[in-house]
Amino acid sequence: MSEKIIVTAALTGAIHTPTMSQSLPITPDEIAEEARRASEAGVTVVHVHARDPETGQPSADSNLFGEILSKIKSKCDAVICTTTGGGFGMTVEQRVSVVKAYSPELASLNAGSINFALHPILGKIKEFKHDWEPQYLAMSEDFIFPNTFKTLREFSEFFAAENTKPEFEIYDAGMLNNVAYLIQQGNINKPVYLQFVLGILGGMQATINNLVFLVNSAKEIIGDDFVWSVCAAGKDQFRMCNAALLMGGFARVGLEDNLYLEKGRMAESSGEQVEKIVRIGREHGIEPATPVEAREILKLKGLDKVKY
Ligand code: KMH
Ligand code: ZN
Repeated sequence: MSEKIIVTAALTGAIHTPTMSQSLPITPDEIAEEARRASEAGVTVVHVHARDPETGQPSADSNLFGEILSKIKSKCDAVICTTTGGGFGMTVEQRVSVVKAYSPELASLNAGSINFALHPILGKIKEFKHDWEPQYLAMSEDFIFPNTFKTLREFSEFFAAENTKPEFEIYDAGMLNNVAYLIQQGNINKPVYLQFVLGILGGMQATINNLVFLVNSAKEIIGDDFVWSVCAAGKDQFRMCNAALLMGGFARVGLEDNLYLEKGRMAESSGEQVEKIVRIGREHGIEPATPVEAREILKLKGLDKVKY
């Protein structure tokens, strides 16, 4: 059981749309303020996406990312993990552009293609604030999240060129083979960092059996030189983070993945969710790692090496 865990808060993402929660941060200022609140609560890493400030639509706009990154950097010392997953329908070039432009210490690298469906949410919402929301959710029924071996090779080359650490997003067991292949091809420094993403419609269910299987499978396929975290969607978020704490893993919370603090109570911020998982960890004698400690654990290049 690790005494120190990396606690990640995924602040806004590209899954939830503005109508689903008024607490979802949209503008660079709102996202930066959420990072500060999460940092106050003890967060180690903030995972960030960009959104159109007017409509809340997921955006790959480089200037928006620049604003978000510099505002967060000015407000708190959390490590920033930028997405290269982006939003549905973005090209791979758009998605990886943030790594090339800003050379973050850490960025997500989605380790394989999956069906990534959000359309069942449609039936639960009567009226949307913006026209794009129902269209975005409906298109996901026929959407394959593309991460081909060419994409994986190119992304790992771009990451290596910037000395950006990949946080491999693992939605399914087969993606562990993909990571092992990338390690074999070079470009991936140890420790490998795995984020097990569970409970997405199109990926593996968020069960403890699946998490144990994935960790054991990673040990067989990648060896011992990896660290891992769990990111579970919706109602499974805290149950799976609890399991991770007891298994020596790290935990990811945040409104990107779950809009609730507990059953029937929506979260007002990702910071609230950070407070909750930090409180639970402390019950087990586990403390959140500081950003400085996270840089040692993940062997990150340091904030002085980023371009924002
Ligand atoms: N939204 C999560 C399910 C990424 O941004 O690259 C996975 C994620 C991937 O955060
Ligand atoms: Zn994300």
